[in-house]
Amino acid sequence: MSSENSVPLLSQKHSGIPENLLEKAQNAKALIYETRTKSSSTRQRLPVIPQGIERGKFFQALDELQQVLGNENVEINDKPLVDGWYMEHPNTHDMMPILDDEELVASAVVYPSSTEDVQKIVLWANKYRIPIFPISMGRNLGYGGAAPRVRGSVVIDLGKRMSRILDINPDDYTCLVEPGVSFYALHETIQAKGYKHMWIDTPDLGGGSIVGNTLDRGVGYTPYGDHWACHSGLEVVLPTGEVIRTGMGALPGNNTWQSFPYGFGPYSDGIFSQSNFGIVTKMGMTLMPNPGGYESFMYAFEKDDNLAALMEIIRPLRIGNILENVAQVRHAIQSIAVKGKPRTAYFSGEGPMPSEIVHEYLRTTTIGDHAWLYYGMSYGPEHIRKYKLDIIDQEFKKIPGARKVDPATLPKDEYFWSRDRIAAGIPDLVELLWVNWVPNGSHVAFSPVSPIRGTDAMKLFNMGKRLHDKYGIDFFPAFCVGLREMHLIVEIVFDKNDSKKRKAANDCLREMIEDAAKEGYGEYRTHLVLMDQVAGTYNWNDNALMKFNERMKDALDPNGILAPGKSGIWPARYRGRGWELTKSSGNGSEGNGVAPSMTMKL
Ligand code: EUG
Repeated sequence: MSSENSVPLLSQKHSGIPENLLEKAQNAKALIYETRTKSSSTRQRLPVIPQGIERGKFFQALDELQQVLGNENVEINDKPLVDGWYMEHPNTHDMMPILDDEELVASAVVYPSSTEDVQKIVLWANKYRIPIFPISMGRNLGYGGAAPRVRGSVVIDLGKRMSRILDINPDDYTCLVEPGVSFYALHETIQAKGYKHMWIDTPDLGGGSIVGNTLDRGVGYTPYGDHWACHSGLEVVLPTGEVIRTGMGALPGNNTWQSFPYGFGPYSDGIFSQSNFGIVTKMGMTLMPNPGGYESFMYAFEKDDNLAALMEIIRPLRIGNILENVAQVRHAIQSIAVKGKPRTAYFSGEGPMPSEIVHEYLRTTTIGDHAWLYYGMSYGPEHIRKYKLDIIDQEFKKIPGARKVDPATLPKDEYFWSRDRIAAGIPDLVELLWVNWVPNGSHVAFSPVSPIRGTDAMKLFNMGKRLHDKYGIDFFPAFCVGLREMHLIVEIVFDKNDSKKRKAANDCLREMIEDAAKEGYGEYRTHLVLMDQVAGTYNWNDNALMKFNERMKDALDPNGILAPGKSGIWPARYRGRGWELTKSSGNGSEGNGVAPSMTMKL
């Protein structure tokens, strides 16, 4: 798996790399393995049996499932846990664990080939009361990857055999995809068909599933950057085995499933996003028209607290669509880390890298010294772009010391050009480089939502900085600016082979979540290990929202088999038995058993 240089190609594997990114992938892989000291486990393991079923019965149930799906489509997880890397990631556990490696692990992985197969798996899980955990491709890195929340769950790897692009409509600018279609795959296919008039929207790394990323409400960097807002139509297998199509998909013979998201009656799609209420097997997505030209631009700002004035300038320009895309505002140390070298190349001390060293190094770079970089893109033909870029220039330069960096001065391997491709919907792999900041580099994100306002941005920045200093962690904040809010993304990069560093990351995250909530900030998305705590902050009116979610969970999934604990939603059989992971719970991910099965027969 980790053999030097080999990286699976998209032509060989649904999760592979496109040919034109192969060299980049090989280099990225080499860098990761150069700094890896964690030995690949060779520990023979017994499969973890989920609570609530007796061992013999569990293997009998797996035998039965093998009869249904074929032996090769049911894999028992009794092998050593191999972490691999981004392009060769495991589907059995979290390759970037914050807790012990053996906490969030699957007992088995199954590979359906169709919606009907998914139904069969769901009925099987109900029959034996076995927890199942669907993944699209398992690349939700920073948020748990492929791992299930409940130890010993059977992971349903949807993507491996359900990776078809079912439709691309070049007239309506829409597509319909299965869970195993990556951003790379959709982009390649659109290019191969010669559809130059259509763009996709991609996150920083293009290897993820379009369905998975969208359901977790991920972001991209074109004007279509809010993926959930841009989807249209779902096909969903419910936890009791029925299949529904949402929106216009409910009307047989319709031809508007991908162009009108709402259909008639209650809009159900929302309950299948970040939830454990159903398994999405198809999703429609809208595509962006090629704007007929584009131009990336970048501004550098000198001081940390220039952030306050910058946000006040950004807000009206963003709402007014002069700033057209989800931009990133990135902090100094990231400009260094994204070059892919370990932090020891710049600083060999313990604790956070001192700011003087950061700035001393930045002064020697092509871009020059800065506290913040704004990466944005302007779309359309040149005269349209000029109108917008002139306004932006005039506004941004109101900040003392602000300067526009001329792209013509930047070499072609400068990170700027990766942002340029991504903001034009061309998937890339460069963002991976900063995991090499520390050996066995792993990351986990703190992702609060904030108004686009100077006071809020500074409050979150100062809070994050204070807590990173407290726990001795380098601070990597980046703001992704949406239309009326922004997500602050703070990536904690840690050595997963060092239990003290894992603990520091965990403690820092929990304290940031708590402090942010006191000030009225909540996370838009989070890691499996933090879901109970984050869900607990959305507690207005005596936890009314969680009570509502629990009622839906119990109604839709009476046996509590589908992704128990996802987003902090525990089925009745698990509640009150200590399954929650919180600041005071300790770091065991399991509770004390599950209630005997409900009476529900399907
Ligand atoms: C990013 C990362 C995220 C996210 C949004 C944006 C970009 C990082 C890991 O999570 O949720 C540079």
